[in-house]
Amino acid sequence: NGHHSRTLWFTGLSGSGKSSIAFALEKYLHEQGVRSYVLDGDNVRHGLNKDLGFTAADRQENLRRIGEVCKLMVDAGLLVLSAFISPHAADRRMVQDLFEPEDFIEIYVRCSIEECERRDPKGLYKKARRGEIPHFTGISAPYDVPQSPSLIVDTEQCTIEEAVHSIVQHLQQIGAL
Ligand code: GGZ
Repeated sequence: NGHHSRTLWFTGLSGSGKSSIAFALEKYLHEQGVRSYVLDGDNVRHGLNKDLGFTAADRQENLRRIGEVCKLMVDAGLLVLSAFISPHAADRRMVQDLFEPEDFIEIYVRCSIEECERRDPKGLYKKARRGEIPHFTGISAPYDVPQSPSLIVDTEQCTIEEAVHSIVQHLQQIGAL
């Protein structure tokens, strides 16, 4: 399975569905015998990057370290599923530049801010609206919409399962699966 190793980079707003899609895809890949691993805020921001917050500089450093970890995991032969907001186009480019072109696949998990705010699974948008969370992406901090992602999955139009299916199809089309 060594030839499966690359990074799938999910970007999108908080609540857009990045982690849900990444974990559902990991489950599918596991069933297919493809070794993958999900990196997201829950396993990176509480450990490796617990010294970092959400200023533009801290997000850049967060994503720089994550990019380096992705690279190590790809070198180790894994298909890495990386799910971070990664709101700044320049930071996504910085990570992309660590990889050979074919080893980095950007997936834009599209969902409107209105729908993310309706979902608000952790109550963070509500807090951000009350001014309790500074630099909250989509409310008081920017999100640069990806201009040329490898793939767009729209979670207002499709279910998690459908998103996984379209990613699998895309990976098959480009010979990555
Ligand atoms: C955005 C924040 C913030 C602020 C805490 N802005 O939906 P979640 O809760 O579980 O995932 C979000 C996570 C974002 O961390 P990332 O490492 O993905 O961000 S970045 O790529 O920009 O570095 C959210 C929570 O942390 N969270 N404060 N101010 N999201």
